[in-house]
Amino acid sequence: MSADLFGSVLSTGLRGSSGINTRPASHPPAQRLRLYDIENCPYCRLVREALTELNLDVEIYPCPKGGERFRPEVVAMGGKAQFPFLFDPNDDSGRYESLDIIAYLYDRYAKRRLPLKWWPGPAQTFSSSLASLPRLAAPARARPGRVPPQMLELYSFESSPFARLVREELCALEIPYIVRQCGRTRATQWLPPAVRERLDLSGGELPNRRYLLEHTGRMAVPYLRDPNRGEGMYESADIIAYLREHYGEP
Ligand SMILES: N[C@@H](CCC(=O)N[C@@H](CS)C(=O)NCC(=O)O)C(=O)O
Repeated sequence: MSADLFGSVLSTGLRGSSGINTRPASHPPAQRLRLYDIENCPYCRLVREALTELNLDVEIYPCPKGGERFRPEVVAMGGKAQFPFLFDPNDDSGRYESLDIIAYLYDRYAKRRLPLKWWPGPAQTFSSSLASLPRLAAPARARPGRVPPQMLELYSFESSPFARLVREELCALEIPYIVRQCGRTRATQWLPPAVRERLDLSGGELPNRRYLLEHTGRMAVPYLRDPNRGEGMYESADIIAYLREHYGEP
C-alpha cells in the first residue's frame, strides 16, 4: 500500500462510518447543488459527507489555496473567500458555515430531523480536523490545469480512500466535476467489489450504482466518466494519470 493510500485510509478510519451509508433525501432538488470547497478542509468534508448520506449528486467547484478560478465567484456571491460555500440554484441562495449547510440540506431536501450524529457539531468538526491530518502532506495548492468543456463525473462516495486521492488531484487542478453519489444502503455493499462480484451481490437500488453495473459490468468506486473524450475508467492511479495527461499543464 502506498503512503498516500495509507494516509487516506487513516483519514477515512478517523471518520468512522460517516460519508459512506446513504438514506436518500425524500425531496431531491430539481437542479444540482453547487459546492465550492477545498478537498482537505475539515468543514468541507462534513458537508460532502452529508451529501453522500442524503444521496444528493453535487457539482464541486474546487477552491484550493492559491486557486484563482472559482474563489472570485464565492466572493462575488457571498462576500468572502470562506469554504465551504453552498450555492442552491433552485432558489438562488448561497450559504457559508458547514453545520448550517448540513441543517439546510436535511430540512429542505430530506424533510426530516437532523440525525443525532450531527447534533454535537463541534465534536464532528474536531473529528474531521483529525481526519485532515493524515492528508496534510498531499498536494493541496493550486496547479495549472484546464477546465474540460463538459463536466467530468466522479462516481464515488465521500469516505472512499481511493476516491479521496482522485478528488485531491481534481482540487489541485481546479477542475470542476459532478459527484455521482454511490453510497451504501446494504450491509453486503461493505464487501470488496471482487467478492461481491463472485457472490453476485453487486448493484443495489441506488441509480448511480445501477448505472455503473449496467454500463461497465462492475460496481466499484471511484469511476471517472469523461463525456468530452467518451472515456470511463476505474482505478484511482489510472484516473489520476489520465487527469494529469489530459487536463494538467506540462
Ligand atoms: N465555521 C466555518 C469555518 C470555515 C473555514 O474556516 N474554512 C476555511 C478552510 S478549512 C477557509 O475558508 N479558509 C479560507 C481560505 O482557504 O482562503 C464552517 O464551518 O464552514
